[in-house]
Amino acid sequence: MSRQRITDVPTNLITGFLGVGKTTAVRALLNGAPANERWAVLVNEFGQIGVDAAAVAPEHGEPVIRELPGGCLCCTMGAPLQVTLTRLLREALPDRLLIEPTGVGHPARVLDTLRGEGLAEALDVRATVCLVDPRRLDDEWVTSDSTFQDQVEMADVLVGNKQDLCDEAALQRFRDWGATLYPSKAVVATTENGALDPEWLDVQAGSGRVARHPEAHHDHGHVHGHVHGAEDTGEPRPGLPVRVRDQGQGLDACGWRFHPGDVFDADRLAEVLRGIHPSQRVKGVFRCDDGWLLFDRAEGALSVRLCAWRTDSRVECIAGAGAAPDWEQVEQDLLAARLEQTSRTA
Ligand SMILES: Nc1nc2c(ncn2[C@@H]2O[C@H](COP(=O)(O)OP(=O)(O)OP(=O)(O)O)[C@@H](O)[C@H]2O)c(=O)[nH]1
Ligand SMILES: [Mg+2]
Repeated sequence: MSRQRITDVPTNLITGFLGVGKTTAVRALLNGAPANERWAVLVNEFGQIGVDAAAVAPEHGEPVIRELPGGCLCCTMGAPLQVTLTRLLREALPDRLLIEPTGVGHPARVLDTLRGEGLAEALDVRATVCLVDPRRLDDEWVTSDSTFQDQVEMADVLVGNKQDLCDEAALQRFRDWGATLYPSKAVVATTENGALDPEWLDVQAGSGRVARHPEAHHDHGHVHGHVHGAEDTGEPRPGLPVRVRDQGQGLDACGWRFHPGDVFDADRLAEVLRGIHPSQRVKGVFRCDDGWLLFDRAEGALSVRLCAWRTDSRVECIAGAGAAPDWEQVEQDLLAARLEQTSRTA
């Protein structure tokens, strides 16, 4: 049997800082994808417990979605990324490929891999789209971050997202800042809920974009550790989730996978997730009394919506290193939000 040669699949990287709206943008693109095209998505998360594959699934259509959890693409570079992508391309034979690296991912090295020998023929790398929250341009923690700087540097299309939360002054400052960048961006625009113009995807990738911090992440290996939970099988048991901690790049992340039989009280759970402090990011999918729900918290605001995920409840929290919550307490609070627990105490 001859294997179909895969060539020139239009490919885009959708980058941006933690919680800026990358998954929202990819989902919106998938929802608007031409009905006769098959799109594939690779999402990569900082932590081991992947949530974005559940979050990115669109309302209709059947894109092929793969996840590469556990560190950023740029750190798990080369082999794993190339192997995962090669397999994804063979299985999906996609008309387009979208890649969402983690919010702390360094895009230059990912682009190098996409353009490298193993994938150069298969992929036609087009515009890299970087989302920025205009309100955070005066947040030193964000702007001084080498990853943020290189996400901006490597972008062909620069989009200020969350404009509904910005005042006009912040939006104007974003546009002015975008216009001063060199080499200039093909597009500088603002939007909300990640609504990208599909035409931006086909903007030609600029060849003159060079990372300012190509060395970033070299010395920041992740420390992974299974804390507990059914060590024998690595699978969760009822009331005994698998907990995995990841540390690196100035972050401390903790994630849990629960047994499918653990069902949660949505209101109680929302309260627990809102109360996890200090933390940069909280997102999870849970089997609740009224269906499978996606909980997503960035900057304090918690959004909740139904999702198509039906596998297991899972959650990922990311905090700054040295400023993480008591993870054991978080686990106890999550377990206490299960249905039988809340009915027992009611
Ligand atoms: N108000 C508002 N909320 C938004 C907008 N875009 C995204 N969000 C919300 O911001 C949160 C984070 O969005 P995601 O799309 O998951 O962000 P992300 O960049 O993929 O996050 P990470 O993958 O964790 O880095 C979610 O609760 C979204 O609903 C927007 O334009 N306005
Ligand atoms: Mg995401």
